[in-house]
Amino acid sequence: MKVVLIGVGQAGGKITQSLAKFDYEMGFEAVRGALAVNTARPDLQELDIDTVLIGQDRVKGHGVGGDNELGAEIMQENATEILDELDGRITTEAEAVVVVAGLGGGTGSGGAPMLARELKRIHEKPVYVLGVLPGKDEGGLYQANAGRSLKTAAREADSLLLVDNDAWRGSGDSVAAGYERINDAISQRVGLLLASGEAVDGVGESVVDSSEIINTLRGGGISSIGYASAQASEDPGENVNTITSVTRNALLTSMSLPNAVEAESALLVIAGDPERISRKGVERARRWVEDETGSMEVRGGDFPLGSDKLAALVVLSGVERSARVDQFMERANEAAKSQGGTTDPDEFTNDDLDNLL
Ligand SMILES: Nc1nc2c(ncn2[C@@H]2O[C@H](COP(=O)(O)OP(=O)(O)OP(=O)(O)O)[C@@H](O)[C@H]2O)c(=O)[nH]1
Ligand SMILES: [Mg+2]
Repeated sequence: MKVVLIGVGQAGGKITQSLAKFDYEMGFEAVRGALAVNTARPDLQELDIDTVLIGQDRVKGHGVGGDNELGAEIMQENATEILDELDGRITTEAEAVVVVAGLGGGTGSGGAPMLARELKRIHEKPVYVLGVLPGKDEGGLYQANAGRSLKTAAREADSLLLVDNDAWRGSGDSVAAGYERINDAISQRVGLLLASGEAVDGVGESVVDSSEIINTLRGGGISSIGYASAQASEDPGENVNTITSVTRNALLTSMSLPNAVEAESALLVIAGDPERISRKGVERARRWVEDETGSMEVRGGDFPLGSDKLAALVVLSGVERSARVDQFMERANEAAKSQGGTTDPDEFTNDDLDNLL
């Protein structure tokens, strides 16, 4: 799937750059443009991709310090400038736009949902938000910001792909090493997903294409992604269990939003050497995903890659009804209260989220 990426805020810019780099190094050419937008000048100066500094009149290039309402206001004031900057990039060839942001800060948290809304006003292409949830040890302001941003982004975007900062962090990682590892994991998984819709080798009925990704996400709401791989035999007949077990691992142990398996729809991509892919294995894995997610709408396809491994990439859509999202909203609600925050007691309930979707 050919996309244009727009990172908003510090995390958004770093992840966008990391995704663009992965796509470039792998030669996939799914990323057709990458832009970073921020209110903080030093954060933009660290990036190699194109950048736009906004809100200079308000915060003088210093960021909004976690004030996501200010982040949203600044984005609104500058949306036209950003859309102009993007005009040439969202050419007819881009099939979707992905806005990337950490949901816990200020600029990305407030700005990303606002930008998604503006993009949707003028483009017919799907607009997705890739949003990072703060880990449970992060501060209360981050939790409260993320609760509000999550709801708005889920409403404004065609899908909100969530990555929990606790999902892919190594146990002994420092914060900085942790970010690097998480950003690499995001780039690889999302990068592979985008590339899978671009596969040209061995084009056949079973090869996944962009429309499967778009249709899987069509229901809106919150989505997640997971990935697992294993060594495969040269004989496809011996890979039935390999395919079912990588699929299990992807769904049960590696999702970007852990413990949220119930879904409205799903996509199962099996990546690897077409000669090694067992059709029987793929069929079994797909049925297993149907049972596990309770979804009647599980799409599937292959991503032909020259490799001696087989991998499963799982995308779930419509996971907002899971207990995991409720738990996060509770955490955000508690945090908002202790920030002396929300005046609306219902602001963070997930019922509310359901109503919006
Ligand atoms: N995965 C990941 N998360 C990050 C990274 N940098 C920051 N975060 C997370 O993003 C949230 C903070 O958002 P930032 O992007 O730093 O904030 P911002 O959008 O620049 O907003 P302001 O600094 O308030 O103007 C926190 O939850 C951080 O844990 C990163 O490189 N990777
Ligand atoms: Mg910042």
